[in-house]
Amino acid sequence: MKILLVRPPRIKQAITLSDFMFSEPLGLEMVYGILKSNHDVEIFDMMIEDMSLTEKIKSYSPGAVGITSLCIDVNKVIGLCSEAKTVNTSIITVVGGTQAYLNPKAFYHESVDHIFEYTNSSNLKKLYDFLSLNKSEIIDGVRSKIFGYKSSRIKGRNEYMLPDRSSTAKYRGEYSYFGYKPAAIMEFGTGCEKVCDFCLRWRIEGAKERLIDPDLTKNDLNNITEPTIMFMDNDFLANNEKLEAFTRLVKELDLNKNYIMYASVKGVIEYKEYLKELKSLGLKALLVGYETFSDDEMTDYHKKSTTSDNLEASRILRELEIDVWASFMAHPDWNKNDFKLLRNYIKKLKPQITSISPLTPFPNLPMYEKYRESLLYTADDFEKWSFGQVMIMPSEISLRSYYWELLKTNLFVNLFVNNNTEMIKKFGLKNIFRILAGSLKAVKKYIILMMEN
Ligand code: B12
Repeated sequence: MKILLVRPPRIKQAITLSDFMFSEPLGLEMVYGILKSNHDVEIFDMMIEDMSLTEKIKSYSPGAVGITSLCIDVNKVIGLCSEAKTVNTSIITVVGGTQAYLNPKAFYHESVDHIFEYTNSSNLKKLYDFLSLNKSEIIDGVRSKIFGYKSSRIKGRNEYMLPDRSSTAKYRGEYSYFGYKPAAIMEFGTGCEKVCDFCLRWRIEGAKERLIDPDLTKNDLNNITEPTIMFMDNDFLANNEKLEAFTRLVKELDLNKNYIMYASVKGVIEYKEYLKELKSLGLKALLVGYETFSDDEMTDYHKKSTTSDNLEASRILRELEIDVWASFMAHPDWNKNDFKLLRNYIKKLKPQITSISPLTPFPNLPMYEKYRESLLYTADDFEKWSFGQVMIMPSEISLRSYYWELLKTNLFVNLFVNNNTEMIKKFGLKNIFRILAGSLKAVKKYIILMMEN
């Protein structure tokens, strides 16, 4: 069977970080890796392509179209399924991805034939082989329209499979992480035991840290040709075993690459010695969630670190000359003075890059119930759940003032805290212009939102 795997285009009206962080569609590369032996498969990345899905279907003539999804993509994905059916009513439409896992019901629609609530090599092979043979049966992890989207009731999680990176060969020069372009993305260990209250990631991967099969990892590392690898692990500095395994493997394979990783503040403090070694092996930057200047909020978020731990971690990383790409969350109870306290706190932490997003109580989190009454949008206003837009009505200042404070703080960090000369030296003017253009887009969207409220 001919299968077209699609990543939907960016949602223009949503505030996204895609101009700074733009990685390959890893999930689709995994699906491709499994299906290629029995089918003719192609990936169509609409975040890059100019061609419409209709044109692509007319030239490739697939029997099935499989689309990946994130929270903000729901309407777009349903629209693409309808478009595929309009071109040819016999095309089978399949939806998978993070949003299909977190909220499969969002895709119950006449144009969607199958939804992969979770994906593994077995249910993938089964569904597509059945489609080729015109057979149907309820498959674990798959909700099919002909069975009223009923599930087999067997629970599961997405399996980390070997991605076929050659499937995105023609797009790979475009994938980047901040100033690092081209960059690949992979995972070394899944799950997170920190279970912070605002975070979706342990909900997706589970609250237990687990290393991915070392043979798969080795194989994958050998296939990556990009000079930079972004590790999407929730906390790369989770434990000794993981750090030992990684440093051993990098030496064994004699890799000579740049690494970017997510790390917890606790991990930075506890594994300072390993950080020295990681730095010597190629670690360039850590994405660290400092979150807030307030210890009460840290406790409220069930964060396992304090605001003084943040300061200690920042000292360690400065000493080791490892860049910090810090993230913060604006609490709905902040007033003007709180935003000022945040700006002063960021000045002390001196991260190389800073992002501030409004606290987003995603529907699958306990926080959703806590803030339900003060939500500005409903759970199915999908395009709003971008983690960039204010979702909870501010309690202390007007929404317009809140957006103004967010804008002011973002401009302040970009212009006065981030060391732009150092960044130009590191990444070159072209990359800095790309990042600045992305920031301006976000600023423009904040100005529009401010005027609207
Ligand atoms: C890499 C990444 C990105 C990449 C690209 C991801 C992509 N899929 O295209 C980039 C940088 C572009 C990105 C952007 C955004 N992201 Co992001 N991202 C991630 C990250 C770090 C890893 C995702 C990943 O690759 N996972 C590994 C792959 C293998 O998993 P997977 O895609 O689910 O695939 C599996 C199955 O779902 C299945 N599958 C996937 N697709 C399909 C399709 C078919 C047909 C089938 C059968 C199966 C299938 O196959 C895989 C088997 O294991 C996650 C955090 C995390 N750990 O999950 C956040 C995350 C997914 N992102 C998130 C968000 C919010 C965003 C943004 C909205 C942020 C923003 N404001 O800019 C944007 C939206 C982009 C847009 N549409 O414009 C949220 C998602 C929340 C949600 N409910 O969907 C997450 C969970 C982070 C968070 N805040 O908690 N992101």
